[in-house]
Amino acid sequence: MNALEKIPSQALVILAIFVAHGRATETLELFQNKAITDGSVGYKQTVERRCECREACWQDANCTGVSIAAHASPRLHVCSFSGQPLDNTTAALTSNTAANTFIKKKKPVCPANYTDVPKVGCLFISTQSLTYAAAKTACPAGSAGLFAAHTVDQFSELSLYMNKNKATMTTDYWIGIERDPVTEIWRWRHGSSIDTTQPSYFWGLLEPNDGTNCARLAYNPPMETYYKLGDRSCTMLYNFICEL
Ligand SMILES: [Ca+2]
Repeated sequence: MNALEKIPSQALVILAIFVAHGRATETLELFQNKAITDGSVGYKQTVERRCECREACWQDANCTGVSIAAHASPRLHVCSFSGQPLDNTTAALTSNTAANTFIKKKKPVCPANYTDVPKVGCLFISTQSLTYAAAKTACPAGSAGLFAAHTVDQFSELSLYMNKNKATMTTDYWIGIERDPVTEIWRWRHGSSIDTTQPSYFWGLLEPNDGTNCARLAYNPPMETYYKLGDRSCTMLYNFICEL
């Protein structure tokens, strides 16, 4: 008996689905309250479980996207599959509060030395410690600069990724945020500001509390603080994170 024969068939199905969703080069992106326009729908199928729509599209190499909507009969759902290019989703999707759409997209391939951080993008995570000023100029050629969050979600996703990889990220990281020495407002590299009200999605407990103009993602096991912002002297030597 080989190893596979010992595994119940049900377990194999689950394993197969897991492997399929772990495909390295593609992903299904959700568009809530959107439907694929009628002209782009190839065929429809009625199913009992909504996940069957998504799974069928995932398994069919020709499927580019699927809308899922309620059927007139209770407990049934309608999958509307498309085989047309849906990259320009503004033209291919229409507002529909009764439907959700999944579009199959190629995952971005990150350049060498960059890490694909889910829902954040390609990031360069340094293994070298520098002052904040030096870190700002040390991002690889082609980088936009030190990582700057555009949303709370993006910041949280980076923090989550680092927490998952805590065993190999036992240090602090400069990112692209600094305090204006005159106004004392904290701004991301791209110009948006964040406040310092606690509790905060961005700042660690009691931070900022050093009165300095630089902040890093802090790795601080004694305080049980992992990868939230803490202000610190700009001359400290920390690793750093750059974005494309
Ligand atoms: Ca501090």
